[in-house]
Amino acid sequence: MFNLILFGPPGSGKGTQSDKLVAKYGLVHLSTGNLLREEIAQKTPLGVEARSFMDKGQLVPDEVVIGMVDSYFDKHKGSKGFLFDGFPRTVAQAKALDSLLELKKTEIAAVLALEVGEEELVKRLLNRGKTSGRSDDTNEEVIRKRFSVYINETTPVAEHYKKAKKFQAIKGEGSVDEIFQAVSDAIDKKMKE
Ligand code: B4P
Repeated sequence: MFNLILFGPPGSGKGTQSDKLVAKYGLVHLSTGNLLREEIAQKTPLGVEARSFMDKGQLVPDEVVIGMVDSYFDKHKGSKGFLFDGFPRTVAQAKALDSLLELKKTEIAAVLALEVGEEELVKRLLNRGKTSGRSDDTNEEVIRKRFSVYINETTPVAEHYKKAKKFQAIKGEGSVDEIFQAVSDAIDKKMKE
């Protein structure tokens, strides 16, 4: 299996690049943001709980997210690999993912981190908010809150993978195609190792 984590702050282009990467490499796309939004759309109890956190720019509790990832993983047994998008977002989630992969006798091949400046991120998210209907993208205060949550809770995840020598930063500003090329080059190199 080849398992990849696409890492980066809100609006850095994880979702945008993931769509292209799953088409190119045939990996299963595991986006916790998309899974949570599906639960919200279906008004499940998990969705109702998740929405109360997401609307405020906070992270959904670890146990909810980890349970969701576990069952998605089981539903896609036998795949050639996973592209984790927006997960893990806390060190507890990263440790849970390590244990899950160990149990399945596989591991993370690489963590590719998209680096984008904060003002560009705000611009992208407010822009997406005009058309996406996403309540977490329309209010600048909520967007700034998501950045502070990212700095406090998610950047330690980068350290976790730096220690394991799996972390690689990639410039996330430029055209979607330029960034896709840089990410693809990094993956191709990893696949040859
Ligand atoms: P996510 O759904 O993961 O989304 P995101 O971080 O907001 O955006 P992403 O980086 O995917 O950006 P995109 O490509 O769409 O999270 C949403 C919320 O769900 C979180 O705040 C949290 O509450 C909850 N959640 C999710 N996972 C969780 C977890 N593991 N634990 C706890 N809570 C969790 O790009 C953004 C915009 O930029 C788009 O409009 C795009 O068109 C544009 N864009 C992309 N690339 C561009 C480029 N190169 N140039 C210009 N614009 C670009």
